[in-house]
Amino acid sequence: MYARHRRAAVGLMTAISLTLVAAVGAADDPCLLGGGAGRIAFDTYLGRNLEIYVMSCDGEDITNLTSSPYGEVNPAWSPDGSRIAYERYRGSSTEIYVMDADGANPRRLTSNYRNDSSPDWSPDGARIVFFSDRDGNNEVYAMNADGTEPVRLTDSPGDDFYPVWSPIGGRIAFVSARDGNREIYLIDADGGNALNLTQSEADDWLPEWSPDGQQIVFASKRDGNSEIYVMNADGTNPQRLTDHEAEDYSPAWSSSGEFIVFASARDGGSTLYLMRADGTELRRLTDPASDCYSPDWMP
Ligand SMILES: [Ca+2]
Ligand SMILES: [Ca+2]
Ligand SMILES: [Ca+2]
Ligand SMILES: [Ca+2]
Repeated sequence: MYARHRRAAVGLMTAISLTLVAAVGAADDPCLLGGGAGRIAFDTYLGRNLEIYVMSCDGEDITNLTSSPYGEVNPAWSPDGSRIAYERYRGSSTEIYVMDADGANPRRLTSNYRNDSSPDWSPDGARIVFFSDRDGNNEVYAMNADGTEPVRLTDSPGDDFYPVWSPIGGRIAFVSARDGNREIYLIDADGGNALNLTQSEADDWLPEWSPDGQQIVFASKRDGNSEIYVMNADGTNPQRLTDHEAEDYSPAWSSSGEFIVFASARDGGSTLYLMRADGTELRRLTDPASDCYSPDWMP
């Protein structure tokens, strides 16, 4: 949905041949340093429709977890790495699902003919935050990890979407267009104390927390086209990490905090890249012939 999949890919569905461009020395191997067994979940058009895959963070060992006639997108690892929450297209709307980390046992958590999108987990794995237009326009909701007890956390006339739960608890970051353009906000887990972290005239969105909860990485068009930025969790000290005329978006941290994986249109489609958390040592992970989106690093 939205920009994560705006380049609905067509074109050659090549065989799975994702390649690592930069040579990586053993001491520098992100699979050794990045944590979470170096596994990255993402979604891609390698087959007839969008499916969720996992790969090693060197771009190898690619496995399809969903193999369904539906489109599945926006994977989010549970904090203990045992499950993946995601979103499935059902006709013209979407639902939130959870499956085991090997793709087994998919369970549907929402059931309505509106969109339920972009799930993320509370740090104890008990709750899932997501956004939905079930009450009119997009709002942020949370529910138990089995789908029960959904609660609406926002109530604004603008879009409120892409929520992500702080790994140290308490606060939820999300994107809101309530003030005209997209900004990143924080709210408490009960929806209170909304705080705008960005005050740029351009769109700021797609936030993800650092594993220690001290920083937020996000995408912004404040310098002309979409780039990846990092800021402190209180909104101070924003730093740009990418500098490329193409769109860069959907950043996510490695579980060790050392790396950031993101998607970029710099090869024409949507390709996943890896860089250090300071923006250095950029390397391409996936084949530009296969559009890939929404990376999430296993905890
Ligand atoms: Ca739905
Ligand atoms: Ca709203
Ligand atoms: Ca803005
Ligand atoms: Ca860019």
